[in-house]
Parts: sequence; structure tokens; C-alpha cells
Amino acid sequence: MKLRIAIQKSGRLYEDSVQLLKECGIDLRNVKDRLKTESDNFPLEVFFLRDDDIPQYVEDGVADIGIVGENVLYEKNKKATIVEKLGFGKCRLSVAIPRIQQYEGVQSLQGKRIATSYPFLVNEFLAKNNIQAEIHEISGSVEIAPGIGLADVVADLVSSGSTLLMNGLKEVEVLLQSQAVLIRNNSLNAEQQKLVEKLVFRIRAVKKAKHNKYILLNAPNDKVKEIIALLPGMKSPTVLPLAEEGWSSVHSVLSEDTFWDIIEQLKAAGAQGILVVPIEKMIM
Ligand code: PRT
Ligand code: ZN
Repeated sequence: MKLRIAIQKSGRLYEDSVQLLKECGIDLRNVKDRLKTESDNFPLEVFFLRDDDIPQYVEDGVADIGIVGENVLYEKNKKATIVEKLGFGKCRLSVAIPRIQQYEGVQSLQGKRIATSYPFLVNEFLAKNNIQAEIHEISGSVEIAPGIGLADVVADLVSSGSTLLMNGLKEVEVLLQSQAVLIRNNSLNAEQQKLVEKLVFRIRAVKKAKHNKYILLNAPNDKVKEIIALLPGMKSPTVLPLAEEGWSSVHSVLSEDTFWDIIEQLKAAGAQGILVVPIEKMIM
């Protein structure tokens, strides 16, 4: 038995999706320009699809699992379960209006024409806020709609914000924060479920490792206590004697969030020769 996964064929999620599977130790044969491939070392078959089709394939069980943006998953409103947030493909679905216009809250959208590729989510947002507006569904280049007179405002995905800026628009409402997620069909059998767990176990180890760094440093023995107090570590740091009398080597793991702060404190506390090394996998 093989687990079937649907990922984007090309586009913004493709590279990261393939990379994630590789980092999970899953070798894929010849991924370029294929509709389908399989792995030799993990019971996985990969389907390459348009992202818009992935929720449907997973709901129908044509694919057991899939990688897709939350924006697409919720817009398509299909039945599938999110198994894991993957931390890439981050963006938000926002309403943007011409920069020169005043905005006084959602009421400002009353009676407006909204261009979007996300009619379902926009409709839901309007209904929740009791706004009557006209939705114009368009499939691409949504941001040019106000400029060409097709709409008054837009609801589109934003990441850096530069597309809005270039088109003279400003972001006024965030409808959804989104990232790529692993989804699964709602009625997998026990065997499939086991394989999903195996994959998720690996994904978590990869994600955790990316979020952490391995750190090695030298310190005089009389400073070791103070240095250890600064290090969170997985259990406690490893302390090894150096060849030079009176010195030790301290090894630990640091989270990226607090990394630079702690490095500064370690230096101030007398740490020397600090080495920082990426971690490939981290199994807790
Ligand atoms: O061919 P297929 O249908 O599979 O792909 P697609 O063209 O529909 O989607 P694609 O590849 O563009 O995006 C796939 C997924 O990436 C989206 O569904 C989101 O989950 C995620 N993602 C993350 C983004 C962005 N960031 C993003 N910035 N998708 C699109 N954009 C676009 C946005 O629509 C706008 O045009 O980038 C522009 C804004 O970017 P900034 O950086 O200028 O703000
Ligand atoms: Zn698409």
C-alpha cells in the first residue's frame, strides 16, 4: 500500500513542498514536468496538481493527503482535516482600497464593487459584517482592477505588500492569515493513518530542527555555572573538559527566537570561540 499525496505542480508552494519531502528523507524520482511520481524509500506516491484542485482531490480520496495553502482550503470549503501547519507559503487575504481614499472601518465597503479570486471567503466576511457589496470574481491580476475601473476595491493575497504599493492600493482589512498546511482525507483506514503519522513525525523533526541551532562554546571553568544558567538546552547542556587545564566546552541547543539575545549574554559572561551549527533533524 502507498500513501498518495497531492502537491502543487508549479508555483509558489512547489519548491518548498518537494524540499520538505526530501528533508523528511523521502527520495522522489524525477520530479520535473511530471504528473505523478513515487518514492523508492517511503510508500508514497506524489500527484502534481493545480493548487485549486487539491482540496477536492483530498475530499474525494483520490489523494489521501495534500499540501495546500489555508486560503485555498477554506475558499474551496471542502471536507478535509488539517494535520500540520508547515510554516511556508505565508500570506494573508486582505481587502485593499485606493491609497487616496479614506477608510472608516468595514462600513466604508458598503455598496462597493470588490474584485477578488476568493468570492467564498469575501462573501463570508461581508455577511459577518452586514455589508452589501458586489463581488467580481477574477482569476488573476486582481490588483489592477481598481485602476482599470473594473472594481472599487480588491480582496487579494498579500505577503510583502509591494504589489499593493505598486498599484496605489492600501491594505485595510485582513480576512485570513494563511500558510501551507498538510491536509488529510477524513476517512483514511488504519494503515493509511499510520503512514500519515510516520510522515508527520518526520515533518515535525525537520520543522523543529529548522527552528533551532546547535551551539558550542569554550569557557573558563569558573564561568561555566553562569553560562549554563543562560542556556535552555533540551535537557541540560553537555559540559566537556578541554585539553587546556581549567577550561570546558559547553554544547547546547538554542531556539532561533532568542538566539541573538542569548549569544550576547554568553559573550558577556565569558564564553569564547562560539560555534553555531545548523541541525538537520531534531527528535524529541
Ligand atoms: O497554478 P496554480 O493554480 O497551482 O497556482 P496559483 O497561480 O493559483 O498560485 P500561486 O503559485 O501563485 O500561489 C500558491 C499559494 O502560495 C497561494 O495559494 C498562497 O497559499 C501562497 N502564497 C503566499 C501566495 C503569496 N504568498 C502571494 N504573495 N500566493 C500569491 N501571492 C501573490 C498575490 O496574489 C499577489 O499577486 O503575490 C502578490 C502579492 O505579493 P506581495 O509580496 O507583493 O505582497
Ligand atoms: Zn491556483
